[in-house]
Amino acid sequence: MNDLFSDSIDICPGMVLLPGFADSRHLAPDLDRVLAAAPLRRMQTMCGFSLSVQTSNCGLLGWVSDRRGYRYESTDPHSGQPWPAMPESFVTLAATAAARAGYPGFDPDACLVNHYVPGTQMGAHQDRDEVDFNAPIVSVSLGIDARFFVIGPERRGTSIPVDLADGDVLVFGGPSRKYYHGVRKLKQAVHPQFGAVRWNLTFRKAG
Ligand code: MD3
Ligand code: FE
Repeated sequence: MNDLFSDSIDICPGMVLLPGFADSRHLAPDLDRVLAAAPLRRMQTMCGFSLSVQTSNCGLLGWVSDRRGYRYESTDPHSGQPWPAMPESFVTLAATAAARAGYPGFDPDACLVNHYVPGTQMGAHQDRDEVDFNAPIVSVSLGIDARFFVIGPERRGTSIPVDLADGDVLVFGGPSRKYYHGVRKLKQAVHPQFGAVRWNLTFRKAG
């Protein structure tokens, strides 16, 4: 927890924002170690398009996407090796954030690393490749700001905007776990530590 941490904000049922809960300077060396073992790559959709966001994973399971579809795998398809272990600093952060948001006992087995540069975005989607929908999802934002949006159980409808800054943690449990959500196109910006980059760490109970 860093010095800026103030309190928790309820955004919608089950969805809690913990502004400044994460300390990016504490997490950055561990993120570097994960990416040295499992470098960023662009996942392919089933139609053969590349996603603009680059990704990697750590933990027992990693999210992969290719012509065969979306799923979790225990090995990195690039190396054939298991994904790098989830650093202790990541596990502790995810579990304490979940507990602070009202979800004690969160034990993630997957951490998806998303890498955004200005101009990239993530269209509205649901996260439904996981086995256990009772567990929350914990999302940690590092680097430049992004505007996240959440819609609801249907793809269509009005969205609620949430601006996410370095160190912000969002916890999605209860009904919000199945809500459609995405990230608006990132504006040009520079973060003192990470440069013109936004990182998002998404912790899940996938298997
Ligand atoms: C709401 N990532 O990786 S994190 C994703 O900033 C993803 O990289 C975005 O959506 C990012 O799937 C948003 C926030 C997030 C993650 C999972 C959710 C929001 C969610 C699952 C259910 C509802
Ligand atoms: Fe998502």
